[in-house]
This record gives sequence, C-alpha cells and structure tokens, in this order.
Amino acid sequence: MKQSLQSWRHVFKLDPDRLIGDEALEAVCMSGSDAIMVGGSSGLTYDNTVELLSRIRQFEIPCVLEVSDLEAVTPGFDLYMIPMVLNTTRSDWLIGHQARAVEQYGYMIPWDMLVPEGYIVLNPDSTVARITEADSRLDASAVAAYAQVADKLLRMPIVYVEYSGMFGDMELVSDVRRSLYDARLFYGGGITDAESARRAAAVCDTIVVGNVVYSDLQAALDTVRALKGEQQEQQLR
Ligand code: 1GP
Repeated sequence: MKQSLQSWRHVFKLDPDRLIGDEALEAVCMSGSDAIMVGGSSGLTYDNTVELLSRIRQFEIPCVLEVSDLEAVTPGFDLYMIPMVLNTTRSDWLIGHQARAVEQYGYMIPWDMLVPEGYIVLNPDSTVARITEADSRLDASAVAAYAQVADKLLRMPIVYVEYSGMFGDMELVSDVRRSLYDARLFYGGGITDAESARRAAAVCDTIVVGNVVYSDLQAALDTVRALKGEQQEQQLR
C-alpha cells in the first residue's frame, strides 16, 4: 500500500464527526478517486471512526486513517498517516503527542503501516491552525525551508501543505514543490470544483478534497473527473 500511495493524485478526506448518507458515500467511494483518508481536527471517536470505516469497506477503494486523536485509532485501515506539524509553536504537535503514544502503545504499533506527514498549516483561521498554534504567516521561502527540512533532513515521505477551509497560494505551493527532492507533496484546502482541482493538481502531487463533499457532492465528484480527464489525455499523448 505504501508503494501505491506514490501514485495517488486525488484523495477524499472524510470526517467521522460529519454525517454522510449511503448514496453520497457510495458516489465518493466509486468516483475513481485514489483513496479515502479518514480524519478531522476534532470530534473523532473510536465509535464514529469504526462506523465510517466499516461503511467505506463495502467498496474497494484504499482507506487510510489520519491519526489526530489516539482514542480514534482503530484496526483495519490500509495505512496510518501520522501528522507532524512542522510550523507549530508547540513541540507537542510536532513530536510530543507522538512520543507519548509510542510510550503507551509502542508494543502494539504496526510500524510498517505508519506514514509520517510533514504538515505545514497555512490558514490561520482553520481549526487545525488554532489547535496546533501554528505559525501560519510564512512567506514562500520560509514554507519551502520547512518543506526541505521535512524532505531532506527528516526524510519524510510526504509534505502536506494544508490550507484547510480556504484555497491557498498556488505560486507558493509551486515553489514548495520545486524545493522538494524525494517527498511527495500533498495539497489540501478550498478545492471546491473542477477548476480549483486542476489548478492545485498542476502544482502538487496529490490533492486532498474535504469539505465540499458535505456541501456540494456533485462539485466534489467533479474534482475527480477533472483529474482523471487529465490522466486520460496524458495516456493518449
Ligand atoms: C483538510 O486538507 C483538507 O484537512 C481538505 O481541505 O476541507 O478545505 O477541502 P478542505
């Protein structure tokens, strides 16, 4: 599964704390997206995570858990993504919570199923920025520097530029991508239609689409079509 992550272009992020009907969930899982990431900044519990996982498991799409709350960690996911917030001002969100989790549960951690994500949180008004007390007013060169620390020093496989709730600065994202050597660049935030999906996909490796699933399902599905059309065109060339 870790290998297949290298080819993901489109991921839907679903929040166990938000309601999604069976038909909408089926449409999301059958959309042609490359994976479902289960996660959210608040309100995750064991129960709502297990319930969402078991509903997604009716379909074949890969399903990974983004671990933001130890209480919500449940077995049965394909991979476990471990966010480490690079631009937090509190070391807990970079490494403290993770170290305490290892201390408590180290003996049962399936290490080969874990994938660290170096998060750079850039929307100061987002829940994740507030919770992690991220220093989100960074210019492009500062963001690129964080990204390079993650990629070249810490050897993280994923750098995740997170604008959750707003569409970010695509020039900045493009600069970040140019600065990376090995890491895959995930971008998430404010992708609400085919056009924003295409613009983000042009400057990163993997786009993550969250909120619009709950506010406008059709537009969410269009974000997949926008990318799959692009892939078909590339194959025909
Ligand atoms: C959130 O990056 C994801 O963690 C997606 O953001 O909800 O704004 O699409 P949106």
